[in-house]
Amino acid sequence: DIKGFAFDLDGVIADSARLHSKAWHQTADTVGTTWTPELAENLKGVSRMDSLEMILKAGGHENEYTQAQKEELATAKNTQYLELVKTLTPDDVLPGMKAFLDELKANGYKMSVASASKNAPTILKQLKVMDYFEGIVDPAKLHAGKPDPEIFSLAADVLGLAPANVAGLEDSGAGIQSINAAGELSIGIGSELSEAAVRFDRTDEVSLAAIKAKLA
Ligand code: B16
Ligand code: MG
Repeated sequence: DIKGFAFDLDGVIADSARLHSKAWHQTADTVGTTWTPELAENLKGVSRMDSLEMILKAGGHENEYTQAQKEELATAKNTQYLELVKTLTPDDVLPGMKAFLDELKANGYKMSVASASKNAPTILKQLKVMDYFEGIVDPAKLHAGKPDPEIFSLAADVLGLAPANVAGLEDSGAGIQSINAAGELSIGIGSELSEAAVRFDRTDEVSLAAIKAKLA
């Protein structure tokens, strides 16, 4: 049975995707790639450098920049993103998630964070939800990002639990694949997450009772 929960951050706990999009949109303008909703969607859960590569490729600019220039572009994006992150408050926790964290804590479940974001600690502090978590997987130490199972396997290690006793929450397809490959129970939030064992349309639908009902 489930004894712990591993949370994705962007799209599950925080509405930070719109801030990533705002900052990446500027990068796209800089390199001459047309910004589209599809591009924005495809960047969810993808690491910073891989996101930049996708933006360059979308406009056919992948061979126009040296590695050093790419790093400059990624750093500029992150500087702008962190300016936007400063505006986050506890009100920016996605609907229902604070209540779900309280419910899990009250019922003795352990929680960890499995986010591709190197800024996760900053965001969790800004949202004032840091104290709920036993730990955060450091994405800088990963050999492979989502959909590789590594990040969600490490999120179970942080909890001191076997993967079979852990449920992972994700809003991206790559994240759901990572959870499934780690041997954990996948809970998808959003549409088009057909590989999720349990799926909700919105964050405010997630509760222990609702998860149990869907598994029954
Ligand atoms: P950073 P998640 C992901 O967070 C975002 O969805 C993705 O858009 C972002 O590029 C990635 O983190 C890396 O973020 O630039 O802050 O290190 O969904 O895995 O919580
Ligand atoms: Mg996400």
